[in-house]
Amino acid sequence: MYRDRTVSLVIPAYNEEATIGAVVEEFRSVPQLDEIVVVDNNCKDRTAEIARAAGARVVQESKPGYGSALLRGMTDAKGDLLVLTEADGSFAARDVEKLLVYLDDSDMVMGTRTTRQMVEQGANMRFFLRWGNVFMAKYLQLLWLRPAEPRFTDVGCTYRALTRRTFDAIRGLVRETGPAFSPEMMCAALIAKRRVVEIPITYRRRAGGESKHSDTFGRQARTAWKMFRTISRMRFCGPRPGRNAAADPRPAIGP
Ligand SMILES: Nc1nc2c(ncn2[C@@H]2O[C@H](COP(=O)(O)OP(=O)(O)OP(=O)(O)O)[C@@H](O)[C@H]2O)c(=O)[nH]1
Ligand SMILES: [Mg+2]
Repeated sequence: MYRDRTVSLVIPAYNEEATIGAVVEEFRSVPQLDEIVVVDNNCKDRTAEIARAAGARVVQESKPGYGSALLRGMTDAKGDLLVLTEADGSFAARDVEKLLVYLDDSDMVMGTRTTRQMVEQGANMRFFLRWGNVFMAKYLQLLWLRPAEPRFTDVGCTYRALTRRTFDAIRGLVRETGPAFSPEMMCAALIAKRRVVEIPITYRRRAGGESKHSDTFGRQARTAWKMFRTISRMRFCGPRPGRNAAADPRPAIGP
């Protein structure tokens, strides 16, 4: 509980058996969290079993992709407040409190991994990735200068917190199934006229397992291009009901 509101943690997972146990354990020590939801996205390893044994509630999503998994997790989570994180140990559980405190003054709190002083040695946030994220975030910021004037330095940080009301307002506006879901959610919150703030969080190296989005330069460039397209589409064409929204029979509550 945080100020009389229940809090759910959502963790998308695709073959993360090496790290999921320790991640769930670490987050279980956070007193504000009421439940930990791990989304098993067609894992071919023991991720689900290990997560369950560590104390998480495991939900299934068969549609592949980071975005699909996060959408499922947020939909199935029971809390009034939602915190999203990763299954690879790159985010610190003690930062949950920081995110929640800033949620007092906003509808969504984004973490940023580009504050160099808080990027730990060996973390996958070297020069190109860091400045690529800053550049893309400034592009997003520029496109929404009017009317929102947000301030962002990262577009790919999973670690974030939002209210359930915010999720209800944006879930019909998002459709990306992959990593472009991350900036799409930011754009959707701005379109829904929610107050979004960004705070620095600690970024650590992956504790084990394999990187899926940003290990090679080629993958980083492909992800960056998809994010650029998504941000531009959201601004210039507007959100469109995508495959996610169309396939989900539950009603989406718009802004
Ligand atoms: N459900 C689901 N989760 C995914 C998929 N791809 C990645 N993930 C999860 O999304 C999170 C982010 O993926 P990562 O591979 O860590 O990507 P990254 O953070 O850009 O790269 P790292 O530098 O390795 O941390 C992790 O918790 C993954 O398990 C997918 O296809 N489906
Ligand atoms: Mg990661």
